[in-house]
Amino acid sequence: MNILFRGDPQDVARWRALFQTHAPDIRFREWPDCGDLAGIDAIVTWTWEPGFEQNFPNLRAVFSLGAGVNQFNVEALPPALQLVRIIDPDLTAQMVEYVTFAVMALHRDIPGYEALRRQQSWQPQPVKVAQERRVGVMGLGALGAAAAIRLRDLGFVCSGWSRSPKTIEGVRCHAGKGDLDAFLKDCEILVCLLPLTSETEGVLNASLFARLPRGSGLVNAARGGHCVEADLLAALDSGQLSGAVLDVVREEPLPQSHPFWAHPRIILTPHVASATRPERVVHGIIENIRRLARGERPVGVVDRARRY
Ligand code: NDP
Ligand code: OXD
Repeated sequence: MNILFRGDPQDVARWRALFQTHAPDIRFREWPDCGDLAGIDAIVTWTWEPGFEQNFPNLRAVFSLGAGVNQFNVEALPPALQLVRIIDPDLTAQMVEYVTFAVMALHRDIPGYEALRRQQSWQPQPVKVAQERRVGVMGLGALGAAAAIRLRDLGFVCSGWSRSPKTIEGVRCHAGKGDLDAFLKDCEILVCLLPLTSETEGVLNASLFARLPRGSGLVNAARGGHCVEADLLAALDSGQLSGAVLDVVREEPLPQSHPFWAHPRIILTPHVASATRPERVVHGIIENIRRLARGERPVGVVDRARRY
């Protein structure tokens, strides 16, 4: 197999060394000095500009360096080309940790205490324990289901929402648009782990916030495009939402003038909830390349109709 790696120039040497160590049989080529383009079977990349695939007449698969694939123009890719995303225990473990931190921060109203601290004000508020807190996870896929299970195990009253029906012991599962209201009314803390598609773009908007219990918290660890940022600010300022933990925003890095930087009720992190760590994910990517070589289906092939 000939694979082309196209990524951050700072990372190329690291990936090259990993492939040389763990898969010396796979020929690792680097963009742009990659030789005969017709010889490339697969590309490993975070993203590319539309039409890039047309340079490679025998290309069979694209391995995304992320779990999400909205950075590709999925609709425009040739139907026979397999787009494969990362599903990896390391990514899942990191996301579960992040969601735990974020839910705990909102559960114990850390944004509220931080605002009070800035005013040097010592004001204890009534405490709730996890068993008294209802948390809902939007998206029950590789990351969302694992997060919901951890939240359940921590004692939260946990529910989830997905496109198709799911069964997760101890998690009340809702599915489809028709069940969204029933899901939202029970979310004192809402966690978004949906993929970004035309159906989920802007889903975190004023209408959705209005259907949450007053004073709910929001965690967005999925994509900035899920959130209508002006609606989030309005919901925080009106008290409909009491706080938000955001790992993702529409424009990354966040512009210096953006109101999220200084908002007292927002905890912000720079898209670090779950990072693709080459040393950890390389094994799954190599195994997927081997599957492709054997004529088997790689793990994590994106369903082109659903776009995730
Ligand atoms: P999956 O594809 O495994 O899961 C997606 C879930 O969302 C599924 O349960 C799916 O339902 C549900 N879903 C999709 N569309 C809809 C819809 N229209 N209505 C209701 N439910 C829907 O994705 P992952 O769990 O692996 O990842 C989720 C996202 O997390 C990624 O797409 C990425 O954007 C983001 N991410 C963020 C990172 C960060 O560092 N901030 C790191 C990694 C990922 P069903 O099960 O029925 O198909
Ligand atoms: C991903 C991400 O999708 O890092 O993997 O956001």
